[in-house]
Amino acid sequence: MWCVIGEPMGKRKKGDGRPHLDDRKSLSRRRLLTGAASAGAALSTAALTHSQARAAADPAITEIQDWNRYLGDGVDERPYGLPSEFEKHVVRRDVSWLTADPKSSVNFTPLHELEGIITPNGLCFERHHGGIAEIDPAKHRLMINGLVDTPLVFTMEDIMRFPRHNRIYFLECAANSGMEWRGAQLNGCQFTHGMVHNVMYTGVRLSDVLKEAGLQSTAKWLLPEGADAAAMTRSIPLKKGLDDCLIAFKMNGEALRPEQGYPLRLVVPGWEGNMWIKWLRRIEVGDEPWHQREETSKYTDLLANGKARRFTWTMDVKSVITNPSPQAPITHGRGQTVLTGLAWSGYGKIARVDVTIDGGRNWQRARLDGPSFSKSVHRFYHDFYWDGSPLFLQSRAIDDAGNVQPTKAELRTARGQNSIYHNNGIQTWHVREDGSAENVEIS
Ligand SMILES: Nc1nc2c(c(=O)[nH]1)N[C@H]1C(S)=C(S)[C@@H](COP(=O)(O)O)O[C@H]1N2
Ligand SMILES: [Mo]
Repeated sequence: MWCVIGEPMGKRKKGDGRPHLDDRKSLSRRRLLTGAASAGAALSTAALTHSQARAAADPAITEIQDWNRYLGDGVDERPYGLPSEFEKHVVRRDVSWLTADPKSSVNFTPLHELEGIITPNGLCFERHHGGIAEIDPAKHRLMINGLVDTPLVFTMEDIMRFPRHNRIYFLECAANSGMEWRGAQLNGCQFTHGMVHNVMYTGVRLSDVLKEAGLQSTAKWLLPEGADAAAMTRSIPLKKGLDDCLIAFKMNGEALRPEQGYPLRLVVPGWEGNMWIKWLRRIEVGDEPWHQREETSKYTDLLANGKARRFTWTMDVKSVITNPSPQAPITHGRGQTVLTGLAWSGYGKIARVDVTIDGGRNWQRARLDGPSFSKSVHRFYHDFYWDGSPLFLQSRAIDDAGNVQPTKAELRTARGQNSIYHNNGIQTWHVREDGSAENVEIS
């Protein structure tokens, strides 16, 4: 921060060697002339804009605050830490009209309040069909049966003795953005895109556990089953199970949360969330899928011609701008502005994200920042000077397999209007002159 106490920036004389308010004009003019802002120019503009906001005498600096005056809580007060009370608004939210009952429903990750690539455990969206199972791990078992040489039952302790692996993956519900198929619906990326989370799992390889039981030569499919009241099951091709699936017991270093399947969940990297069975208690090995026994209609994409896309397991390349967005308007007025968002693909890493602030007339390459892992979310930024005029913000992700995120019009041409699942279309936020933002579609 350039601001010096008792010497607000605006009053400083020009030519004292430090950035001056008047420099802002020449900076932005220079930027216009060269057509591109260097990182340095963008940074100085940011500092100047911030200082301008603090030019008036500020009681936050001149007055002693309570937290500076009194002793705080001791180390015996917070055995399990919680966020600051000033962050109370940062919570998962549900949409009451979406489902008949909250026990078979979904809530959404507050993407617009988060940074980096890791979702904090308490903010990971929840999707369950029979409420949260509260399982005593001492009484939890994992059974492997079906086309195996030796059916086995594992305790938690047994599972912990397999070699462990740490991997960061996104989980996205196939229904994420599903309400947006027919047009802009929900006002906030939490609701349009919040059925995704990204954590580091610690677990053991599913292949190691299956090998212990011994796979028979006819084995082709897996039927993992949950111990919740819904006893949810999904058919998964054995090939995927042997490729990169994990049986996880930790997320972000600590035990899975009950909401996320404590004490065991299946991790199916890059594939739709419904296959990631929580409260995992049994895996049956078979030679054909059990789809007939499942509610396949729920996970089928109905096309305009009445036909359906089925078994669309991999989650397509997708991105969303999280800030600015309807729940995160621009409140600082015109000036240097941080645009950020998330991109992910079930096919691999994100190679590139393009961003437009004028509804697609000009696209610029966003800056990817933070660690980049296959089948994990990636964080992107586009730092720009907002002149106060209305904006139409969009992001377009491209993965390292060459898949390009489609526009919503392209998606509808390919798949019609009847789908719910696998909507990876480009999202538009309209930012008004007052900085507020809304969910819109432009053609
Ligand atoms: N046992 C069980 N596993 C389940 C479900 C469930 O209802 N029961 N829901 C599935 C669906 S549809 C999704 S999208 C993910 C959601 O995982 P999350 O609650 O960790 O976000 O879990 C999947 N695994
Ligand atoms: Mo889901």
